[in-house]
Amino acid sequence: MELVERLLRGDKRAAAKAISLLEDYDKKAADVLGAIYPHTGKAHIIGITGPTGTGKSTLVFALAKEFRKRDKKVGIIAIDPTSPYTGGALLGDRIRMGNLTLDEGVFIRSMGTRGHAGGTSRATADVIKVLDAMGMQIIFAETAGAGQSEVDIARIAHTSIVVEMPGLGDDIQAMKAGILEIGDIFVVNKADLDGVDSTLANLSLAVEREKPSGWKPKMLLTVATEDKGITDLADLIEEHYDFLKESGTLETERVERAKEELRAALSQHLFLRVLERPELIGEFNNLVQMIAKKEMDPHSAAEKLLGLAGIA
Ligand SMILES: Nc1nc2c(ncn2[C@@H]2O[C@H](COP(=O)(O)OP(=O)(O)OP(=O)(O)O)[C@@H](O)[C@H]2O)c(=O)[nH]1
Ligand SMILES: [Mg+2]
Repeated sequence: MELVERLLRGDKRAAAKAISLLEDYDKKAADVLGAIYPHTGKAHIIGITGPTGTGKSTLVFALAKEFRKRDKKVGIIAIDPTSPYTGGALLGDRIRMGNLTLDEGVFIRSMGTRGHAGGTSRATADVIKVLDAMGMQIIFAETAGAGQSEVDIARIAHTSIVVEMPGLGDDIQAMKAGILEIGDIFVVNKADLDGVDSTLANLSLAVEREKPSGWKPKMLLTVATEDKGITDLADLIEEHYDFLKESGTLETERVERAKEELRAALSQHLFLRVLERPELIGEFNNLVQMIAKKEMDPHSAAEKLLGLAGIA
């Protein structure tokens, strides 16, 4: 496939085209994913999460410039951004992106995941595979807000960075249960503003707890707009990746991810097998009604559909 060949050589247009196929549920998308699969798994994937406006995009662009200096190719994905990087990008983001878009070693993409059949994690994982296969060595995935997508990204990412800023005390409390558990690195950005100490104090609980891998989460101050703390943060990102490699966690997680990928693919294929039969779509809708009326439970209904599809 010519598209895949160009993609594997790092052609940005081919990558953009492949991502469009994925987003349009084009039949060719599965072939592209299949063809690039053996060429994935080389990139260091970094999830960037945290409340809106803490400076995640500014940080990502600053980090991208730093990793370019370290001769790494950098991919950037914004997931469900309030303002997409491309197309309708806010003037501010465009200024922050600067010359990065012209750099051959940088690929930036915004993606919406609402309405994606397999949900955020699948859509994001597929786009990340494209960036990985095209040779991006460091891939940043930014998600805004505090919801399910953060947790999904953390499962895909090797390194999870949670970005906070001074003056968000209550938000941090509210987020503790979810996001604070996933962070490998906690960044207090906008350290030029007042209230840094109380933010650090709020986060201190999160960094006391060792991760199951044995990694102790780290905390760092940055001023992304002035490139302060960026080299330290880049060092920490590399340190975490080295830790994952040396402790064997990277390999264990690779197998864990493969298992999840197969599980997801299996349920999707079973689903499609059922829905590709027109007569079963009617049955599917009947069963939905029955489940809603508590006349049948979802598991029995699933068994029934699999039986009708000749699978069970
Ligand atoms: N004072 C100060 N302002 C900053 C700093 N970093 C970013 N900002 C500003 O904060 C605003 C938000 O920055 P973004 O990078 O867009 O924040 P974000 O977290 O990506 O925002 P969303 O994607 O909307 O969640 C911008 O006006 C930035 O210029 C910083 O270190 N100090
Ligand atoms: Mg942003």
